[in-house]
Amino acid sequence: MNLPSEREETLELLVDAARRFAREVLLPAEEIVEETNEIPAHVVRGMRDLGLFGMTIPEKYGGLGLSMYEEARVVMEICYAQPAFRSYFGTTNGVGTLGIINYGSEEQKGKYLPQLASGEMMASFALTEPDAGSDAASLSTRATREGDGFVINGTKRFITNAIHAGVFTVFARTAPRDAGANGISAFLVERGTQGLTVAKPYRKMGFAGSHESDVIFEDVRVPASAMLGPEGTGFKNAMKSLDHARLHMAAVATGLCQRLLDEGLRYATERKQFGQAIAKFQLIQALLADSQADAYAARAMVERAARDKDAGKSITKEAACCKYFATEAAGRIADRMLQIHGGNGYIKEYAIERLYRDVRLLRIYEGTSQILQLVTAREMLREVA
Ligand code: COS
Repeated sequence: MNLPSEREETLELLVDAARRFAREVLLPAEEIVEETNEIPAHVVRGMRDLGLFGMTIPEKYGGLGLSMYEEARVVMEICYAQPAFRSYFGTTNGVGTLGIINYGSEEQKGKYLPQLASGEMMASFALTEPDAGSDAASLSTRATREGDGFVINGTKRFITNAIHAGVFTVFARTAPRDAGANGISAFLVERGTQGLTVAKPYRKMGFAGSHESDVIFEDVRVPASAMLGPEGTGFKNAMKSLDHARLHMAAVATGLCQRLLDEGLRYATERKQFGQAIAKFQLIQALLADSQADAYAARAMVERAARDKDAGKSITKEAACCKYFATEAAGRIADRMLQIHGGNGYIKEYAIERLYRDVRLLRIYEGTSQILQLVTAREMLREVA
């Protein structure tokens, strides 16, 4: 028998702590978040204490330095609770920070990563624009060289955690439009820089507690040292971060699959009709069994792709497949579990009503299902070309 390594034992302790945090702290706070649209301070403190803000940040900079597999395991536990909790720390250890880890200079890493890892500072990823969503490379925010720095002008849309962020990774054109994706560069822009405005968050269908706003750049001056990575590498930086984030998001969906299943299973065993628990009826069992198969497949895919990433393999196709499958699976399960609840699933007294609205977003953000199908097919065709 193989004995677990010290690292595996530490992971299991962390996964166990994340499971307890989700069930003992996050679940009881769900209703409060729904009512107030804010993540309570005691929850944020708990996230900091668990090190969630710095999960992906190397230990050298104060983070936990988790591998992709380890990160996925922790995220699946946290996302047993509604997904907005994860959003609160998700940009800081995800898209808002991955670019700094992958492309940052030693000076940039030293300046930002320790504060981000501790949760003292939060980060946001500013890629999407009003007219550049799925077609991210068509963005029109511009960074014009002036003196020894750049002047940024443009508007970014749906920027998660913009109202909390201390630093934004901003993608802007530094070359004429005909340079396409290779004319885009990334910049680190700090909150409080003159000309940077964060608008009031959008009102949404679900995901209470997670805030998405427009961020407007009007003649925002940054020094040349704010550029992240070499000029013209911004788009690749964004795509590399998104590969990671899509796998992370598949883990989010996988955690939710389990929660949704448990909500449906509990209801089906408690609710009695025709003189017995509805779980005894085979048509209800079919809904449960199809959902279990979906949840099991999602978990297996995510764990496998995460191991592949840790082994140094390119996971562009795998991350797209995983996010596509796991988020669609969560959508299917949410629909079936709501159906099991009948009329009770449509009223706010039951968690399934809220979770159903929350999971709808997963198929849209960080790459719509259709973009993920496109990425998957493109990679397949590239492999046989
Ligand atoms: N990793 C590294 N580099 C990548 C990459 C990846 N995963 N994907 C693309 N690139 C590189 C390409 O190799 C290409 O570089 P070269 O010109 O040097 O070969 C460059 O980036 C442009 O790539 P491509 O031509 O594929 O860009 P397209 O505009 O055709 O399409 C898609 C890119 C559609 C995949 C991209 O725009 C996308 O992912 N859109 C969705 C955006 C999104 O998820 N938004 C969510 C909100 S952000 S949280």
